[in-house]
Amino acid sequence: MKNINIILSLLVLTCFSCYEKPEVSLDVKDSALIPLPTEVETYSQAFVLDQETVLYTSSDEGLYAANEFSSSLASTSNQTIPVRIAMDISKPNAIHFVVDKDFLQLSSKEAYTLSVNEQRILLTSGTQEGLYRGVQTLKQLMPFVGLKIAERKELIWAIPGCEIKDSPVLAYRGAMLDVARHFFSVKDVKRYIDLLSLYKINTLHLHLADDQGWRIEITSWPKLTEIGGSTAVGGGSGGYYSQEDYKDIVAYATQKHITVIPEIDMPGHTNAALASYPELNCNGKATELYTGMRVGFSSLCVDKEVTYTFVDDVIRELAAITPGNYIHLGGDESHATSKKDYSTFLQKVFPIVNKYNKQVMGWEDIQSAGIDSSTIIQHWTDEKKGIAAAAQGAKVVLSPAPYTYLDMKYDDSTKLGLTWAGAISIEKAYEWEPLESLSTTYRDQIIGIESPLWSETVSTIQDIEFMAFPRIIGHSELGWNGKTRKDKTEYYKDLKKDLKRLDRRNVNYKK
Ligand code: IFG
Repeated sequence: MKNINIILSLLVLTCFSCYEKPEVSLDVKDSALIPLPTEVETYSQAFVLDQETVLYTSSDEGLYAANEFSSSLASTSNQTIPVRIAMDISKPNAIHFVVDKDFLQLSSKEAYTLSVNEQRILLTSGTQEGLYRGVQTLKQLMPFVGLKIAERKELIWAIPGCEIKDSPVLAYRGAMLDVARHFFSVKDVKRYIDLLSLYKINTLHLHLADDQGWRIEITSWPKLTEIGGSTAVGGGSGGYYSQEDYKDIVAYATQKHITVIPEIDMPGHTNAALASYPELNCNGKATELYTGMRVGFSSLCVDKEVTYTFVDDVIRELAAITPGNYIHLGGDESHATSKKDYSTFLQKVFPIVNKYNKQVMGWEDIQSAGIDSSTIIQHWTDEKKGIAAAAQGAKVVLSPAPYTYLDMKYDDSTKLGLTWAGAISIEKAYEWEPLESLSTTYRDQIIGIESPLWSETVSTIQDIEFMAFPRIIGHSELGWNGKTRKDKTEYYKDLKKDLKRLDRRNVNYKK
C-alpha cells in the first residue's frame, strides 16, 4: 500500500509541475460591465486565476476589498483563494489591492483603476470605497463559469486583460424603499442592499413613516410603533424596526458603502402618528388607523407646541442612530395643511434637523418654505418646483416619476404597481438624460438620481425584486455616467448577460 502512495504522490507532483497556465485571450468587450466604466481599454492576454493565485494588499482598505472579492468568488464557485498581507506589486499570479493617496486629488473618492494582464491584476484607488466599487467591476469581469483543465482538480478562471479607469459623474446614486405602506423585514432590506451594491448604488433612502404605518421605534413616543406600526395597506399586521434593527440595517449598508437616509414625512403623510397620539391632532382626538391608498388627507397640528416637541424627539432619536449627514423630512402632498401653516411648520422644523448636526433633505415641495444650499431637494413631479428649488441654491437629486418611480407598472400586463405617472418599460427607465432635466442653468446643482419604490401594491421581497430589476440597473448606469450610452443596443446586450448573474442569485427580476 505504501508504494502505491509514493507512486501516486510522485505522479501528482510531476503533474503539478507540468501544469502550464494556459494562454487565454478574451475580449473585455464581451464582459457585461454595468455601469459601463468611464474608460475600458482591451489588452490581449487574460489573467488566469487558479489555486496558486494570491490576493495581496498592505492596507486595511485593501484587505477589506480583497476579502470582499474572495468571499464573492467563494460564494459563486466554492473556490477560496488565500488573502496575504504583503505589498509587492511585482508578484506574479496575484491580485493586488492598492491604496494610492494620489487618487484623492481626483474629483471622486470612488475613482479607481483596474489593470489586468497575464501576470497580475492591479486594483488601485485612494479610498476603501473606491476599491469596493472596483471590486464590483472585477466581479463582473469574472467569467460565468470556471475552466476545468485536465491537470487540475480545481477550476481556473480566465479574466479578460484590460485597462479600466473609472469614476462616477454623479455622487448620489440612490434607491428609496417605502417600508411604511407595507413593512419589510431586516432580512429583506439587507437582500435589497446586497443587490443594489452590485451596481455601485451608494444611497438607501428609507421611507419610514406615512399614513399607513410608523416603522421606526422612538423610545420617547412608544405608541408610534405600538399603534402606528400595527398595520399596513390592506390591513396586514404591519411591523416596525427597533432601534437595534435600524442600526443593524445601517451597519450592513455601511459595509457595502451605502449611506442610509431616513425619511419621516411631515407635516402630511402623518396619519399613523396622528392615530397613535391624540394630542398631535388639532382637535385632541386620535384619528383611526388607515389601511387604504389615498394621500394628502393628514397633517400635524402646526399651531400646537407639542407638535414641535414631538418632531424634536423624533429627529433627535433618529439622528443619534444615523451616521449619514441627511434626515429626509418628506414635505410632499401636504394638501391638508394651509400654505401659510406649511411654511411656518417647516421653518420651525428645519433648524431642529440642523440642531442635531444633520442637513435637510426633502421632496421638491419644501422649496416653498425657503431653503438654502445645504438642503437636498428631491425632484419628483413638478419641474417648476424643482427649478424653483435649484434657483434657491439647493442641491438636487432627480427622481422624475415618469422615469424613476419603480412602483409604476412596466406595462398594462404588470399585476403590481400604479399607473398615475405612466407605464415605465425597461427602455423608458434607461432612455432619459438626467443632466438635461430641470433647467441646464442648474446642471451643476444636480448631485444625483434616486429610484423610489413605493409599496402600496408591493408587499414581498419578490415584489421588490420584480419592480426594481432590471429597471434600476439602467438607473445605476445613468447615475454613474450621467447619461445613456451612445449605442444603447450595447447596454441591452450587456443587460441580457448581466441578468444571468441575477439568475444565479435567484433574483425575481422581470423577464
Ligand atoms: N406620490 C406620493 C407617495 C406615493 C407615490 C406612489 C411622492 C413624493 C405617489 N409622494 O411620490 O407617497 O404614494 O406612486
